[in-house]
Amino acid sequence: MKTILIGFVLLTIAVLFPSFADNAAQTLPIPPLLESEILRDGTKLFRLEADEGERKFLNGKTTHTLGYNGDYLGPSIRVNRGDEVIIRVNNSLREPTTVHWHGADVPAESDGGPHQGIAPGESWDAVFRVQQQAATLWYHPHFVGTTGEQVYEGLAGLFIIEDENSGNLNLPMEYGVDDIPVILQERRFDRNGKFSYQPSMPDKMHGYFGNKILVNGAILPYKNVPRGPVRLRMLNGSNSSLLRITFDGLSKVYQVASDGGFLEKPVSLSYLVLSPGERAEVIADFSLANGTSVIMNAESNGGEIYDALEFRPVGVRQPAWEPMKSLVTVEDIPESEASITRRFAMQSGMGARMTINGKVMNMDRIDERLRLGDTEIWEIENSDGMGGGMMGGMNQPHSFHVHAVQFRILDINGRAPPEQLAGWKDTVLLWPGDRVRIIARYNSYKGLYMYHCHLLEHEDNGMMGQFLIE
Ligand SMILES: [Cu+2]
Repeated sequence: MKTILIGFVLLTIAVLFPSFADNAAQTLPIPPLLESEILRDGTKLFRLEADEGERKFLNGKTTHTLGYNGDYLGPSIRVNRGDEVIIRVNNSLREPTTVHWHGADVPAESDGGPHQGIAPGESWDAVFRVQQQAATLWYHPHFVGTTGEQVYEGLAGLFIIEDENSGNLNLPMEYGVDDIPVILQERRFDRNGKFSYQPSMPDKMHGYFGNKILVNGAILPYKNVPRGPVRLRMLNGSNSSLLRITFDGLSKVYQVASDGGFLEKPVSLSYLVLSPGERAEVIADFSLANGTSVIMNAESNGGEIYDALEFRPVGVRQPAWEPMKSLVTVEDIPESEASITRRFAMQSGMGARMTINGKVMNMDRIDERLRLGDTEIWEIENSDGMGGGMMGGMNQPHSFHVHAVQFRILDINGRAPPEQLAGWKDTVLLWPGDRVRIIARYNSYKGLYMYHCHLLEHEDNGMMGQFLIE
């Protein structure tokens, strides 16, 4: 009776004060780990189904969504280095889609790029051997022209690789307890709680900014955490928003991994900047938290500053976390090994015509031809600096992503990258006018892969090219 009464009172408050209901904290949703079926030869078979759904994010209002194996986002796929995997994707949408394994070293026909479209009602198998080091990767659609909309509506998930080293580092690794996925997505909700995707011309040029930030699909959720070191696997899954992340109540966190794996050693940071598609694994040491909670704040370059996620440390205070001296050896690729330097200029044009080297994406055109086994330097320029781009293209950041490889950043505007960008990367932020040189070995598979801006409105409007490894 008492419970019913309290429930009634809360419901009344929620109805009378919708903002209260909005703020009534929910716990952080943790995407489930996807179970696999072990085939006779030891191959792990995972199943994903892309389907439509609906969800109440805001004020109890229902909005249309997309999800893998659920209404919004997808399960986390966790594999070990050396695993042979098949990921069977069933498309239950009413439109074609693909699933791309962002950051993964996989054969071109399993990459899930625009050429691997899955028709409605059809299924597709990605087949590959996990041959790269421990890392937090992710998966999302990559169909030409509709990537932005499909990701926006909810199609994304984490792809986590573990290896011998990651298992022995004494880092927190209890999934959902002290090893926590944190998928950040800025979204634009209307008064009716809907977040339909209808980019205007300025949205196409600058990105689809929002007015709320979702963390694993929830608005300002909270998470009880041990009063000690906690590992956060952070992904900026926003369409186009750059996020600057701080921790109110912690003066620093330690970044331990970038896109493609561990950094050489933990890097102490007071804030992080993640452009769309980038990941960072950080250790937040809640033994250092003084108050009852730590708020993760996220500032979008769209102008909003959000309280994104509340951590509530519980239990016995553990001793302060001692960062280890070494996480992994990150082997340098000498510049002298490179056979060629290619140049890529990213530029916005009239009518949201988004270009690389003056060209918009064409599925029938191969932009660059590489030889299998070659090491290459790519010099990327954001030509939308002051006086660079046309119209609103000026002062436009971009985020350059290369399929098939993990690269190292040689320099940014002639200077060595900061420590947190000195490890393996697959996506790099370019502020207006920036010039970044990256180096990579294209030594895994022959085939056709993509490079593109990971601001999805830019990608969908042409800022993408194709390279063929022969
Ligand atoms: Cu861009």
